[in-house]
Amino acid sequence: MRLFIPDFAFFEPEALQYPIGREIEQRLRALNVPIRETTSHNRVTGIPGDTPNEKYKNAKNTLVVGLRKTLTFDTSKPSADYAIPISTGCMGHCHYCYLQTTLGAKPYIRVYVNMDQILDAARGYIRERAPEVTTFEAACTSDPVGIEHLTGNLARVVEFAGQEPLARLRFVTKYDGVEPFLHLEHGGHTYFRFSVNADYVIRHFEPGTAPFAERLAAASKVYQAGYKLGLIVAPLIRFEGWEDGYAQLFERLAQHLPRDSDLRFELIQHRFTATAKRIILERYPKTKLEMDETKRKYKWGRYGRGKWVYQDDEATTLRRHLEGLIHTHFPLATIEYFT
Ligand code: 0TT
Ligand code: SF4
Repeated sequence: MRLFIPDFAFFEPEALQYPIGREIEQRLRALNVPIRETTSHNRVTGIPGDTPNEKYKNAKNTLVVGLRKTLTFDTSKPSADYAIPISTGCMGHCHYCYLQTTLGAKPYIRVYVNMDQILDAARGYIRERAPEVTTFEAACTSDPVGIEHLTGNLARVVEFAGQEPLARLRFVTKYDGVEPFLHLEHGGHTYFRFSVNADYVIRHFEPGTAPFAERLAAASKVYQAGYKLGLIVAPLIRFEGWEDGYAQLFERLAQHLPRDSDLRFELIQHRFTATAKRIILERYPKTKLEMDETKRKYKWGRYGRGKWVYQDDEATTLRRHLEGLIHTHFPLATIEYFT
């Protein structure tokens, strides 16, 4: 396991008035991370780099510690009712990652110290929906497991959800630092998911994340700790030899996870927007990621912003192949959605 250590950190001065802020500061000092002040986590200046790409790389290794001001939560379909904001940004370099477009000019990693306020807001949403259960997604805009050793914030949400009869928590990760979660009182309310993929996809498109074998070892540990376990297979990509590639993925999964486990799967086909394509080609100019509009179908989205997905026949064969593999290797598993 290799835990992430940022190259630089910035603190909003107010963050140090919070115990969580001071804890994070102590951890960073112990790791010899240089610390500076910033007036606002939404306007960090002074990240080094001579070119935009260098600045981008450095920003991904920069931790910014501040207060979350917006306490209204975004919705998070299809994975959950609401996105719970505990962090924004990620140190990974997945070529296809949507954070490249959604975070715009702010790719640095923001973490928030006013967890009491964030959890109070969550309580408000739970109350509004009662007696229905409310599900929160903690991985909409970051990989919260990958930075947990610096903040401890995701554990706080796990314990919160464990105590709230009507709360459920979900998140997904490509990292393996799961030790902080193994002894928490999660009450069976947290659904711990790992993102997995064919070896080809991990090797070519997921630099800076944990290797497959380590994700899988981490998945076994959290399953043994009584968490509900899920696997997100995303993005599904029709690379040369994809049928075999995904078949091998499932053989490896089956070697490590019990056949009768009540796993849940989410399947997400690769998609890209016009903006994403432009940014990806700037940042990862040698990428082998196929983004050929003539081979794709345009799917209209909210606010007229559409994306390119696979054409219907290709999406269907992709979906059927994955469904077949899931049923063969994990007969008791459920598939939540294919999108
Ligand atoms: O391009 C990636 C696609 O993956 C997006 O269409 C969302 C989707 N996704 C991501 C998903 O289907 N299931 C997940 O669990 C996600 C990891 C979490 C997620 C993120 C989600 O379920 N729904 C979302 O809307 N998001 C994102 O949150 C997209 C948007 O940028 C942000 C704010 O709503
Ligand atoms: Fe994006 Fe997830 Fe990769 Fe981080 S690990 S870069 S959040 S896809």
